[in-house]
Amino acid sequence: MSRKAECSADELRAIGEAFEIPGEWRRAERLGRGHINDSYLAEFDVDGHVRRWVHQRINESVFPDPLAVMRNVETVTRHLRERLESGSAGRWEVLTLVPARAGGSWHRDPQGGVWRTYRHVERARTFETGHQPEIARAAARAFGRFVRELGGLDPGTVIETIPRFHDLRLRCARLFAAADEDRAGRAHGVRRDLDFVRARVGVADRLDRLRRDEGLPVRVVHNDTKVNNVLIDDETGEGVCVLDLDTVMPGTLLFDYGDLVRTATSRASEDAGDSAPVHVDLDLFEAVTDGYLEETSRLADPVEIENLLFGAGYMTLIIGVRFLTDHLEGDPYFRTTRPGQNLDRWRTQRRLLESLERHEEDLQALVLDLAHGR
Ligand code: GN1
Ligand code: MG
Repeated sequence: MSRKAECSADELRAIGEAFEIPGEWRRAERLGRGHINDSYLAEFDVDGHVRRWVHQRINESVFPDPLAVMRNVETVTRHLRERLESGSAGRWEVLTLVPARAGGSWHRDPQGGVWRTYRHVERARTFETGHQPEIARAAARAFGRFVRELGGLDPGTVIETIPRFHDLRLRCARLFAAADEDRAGRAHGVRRDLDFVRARVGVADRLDRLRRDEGLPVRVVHNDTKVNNVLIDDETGEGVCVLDLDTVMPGTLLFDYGDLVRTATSRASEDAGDSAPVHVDLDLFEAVTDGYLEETSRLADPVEIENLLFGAGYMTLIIGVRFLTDHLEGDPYFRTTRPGQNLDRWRTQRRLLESLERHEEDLQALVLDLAHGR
C-alpha cells in the first residue's frame, strides 16, 4: 500500500470546481488528524463572504470499493436527515454531501482518486482525548444519539465496507502472520507484546458466545467512535455532529461504547507510548458511560448493558493489535508522522487495557449502577 502524495493548490482548486460549490475558490489546506483518508478544508468567496467546504479523498487501500462507501454515506445521512426534519431540540447536524457537477456524490480525479465534499460545520471542533468530563460526556451522548437514530435503519440496506472489521480472531491471525513474516525486521523488539496478545486471544470466544448463546443484537453502529470523530459546539460544549461515516455498518453497541472508552477515558494521547501516564481516568469513565447511557439505555438490551465494559477491553485490544500489526508490516495502514508511532500506539493501548483489567470489578459495578439509576 502506498500513500498518495499531498495535493497541489491547482489540484485542490480542480477538486473544488468539480463540486456544486457556489462562489470563487480561494485556498485549501490539510485538515484533521484521521489516520486513513486525506481531508482538506477549502475556502470559497461567496458574495464577499468566506465559506468553507471539506474535500476528502477516500483511501482505496483501506476501502477497496469507495463507491460502496459513498452509497452507505448517502443512505445514512438521508436517514439521519429525515429524523432531523421530524424535530430536534438543540443544535444537531448531519453531514451534508455536496453533489458533483457531473452528477452523483463523488468525483474522480485524473489519477483515479475518488473524492467527496461536505459542507463544513462551523462553530464546532474536535478533541483528541476526553480532555475533561464535560467533553467526554458530550461526545458519548452524540454517539449514543447517533446509534439510537440509526435504530430504524434496516441493516440490510447498509453495505459492509470492510468485511470482518472488528473480528479479533482475524486481526490476531494477521498479527502473528506479520510477526512470522517480519517484513520490516521489527519482530525481535516485540516478543513480549506478542505474548501479551497470545494470552488474550480467548477474548474472541466471549464475543462469539454472546452472539450465539445470549442474543447480543446486531445493530447498525458507527464502528469508529474515536472521540475525535464528533464535533463539539464552541459555545455550548454539546456534541453537534458525528463525523467519519465510512464504517457505519452492522456491528454491536459494545464496539461503539468500547472505542469511546478507549479514546475518551484516558488523558494521554493515543500514541503517548511509554512516556506518559496511561490509565483509565475514573471521572472521564463515569462521564462517558453516563452520557452514553443517557441516550441508549432505553434501546439497550440487558446483555448489552452487562457487556459494555467487555466491549471497552475488546476494542482496546483489537485496535492495539492492528497498530502492532502495522508496525511489524512497516506502517502501510495507519498514517504516521514519525518512526515508531504505531509501536507507541500499540503500547498505549496495551497499558490502557492493563488499566481496564486492573479496575474491572469497580468499573463494571459503576456501569451497572449508572444503568440501573436510569
Ligand atoms: C482509523 O480514520 P480514523 O482515524 O477515524 C481506523 C479505526 C481505528 C482508528 C485508530 C477505517 O480511524 O478503525 O480505530 O484509526 N479506521 C479505519 O485511531 O481503519
Ligand atoms: Mg476519523
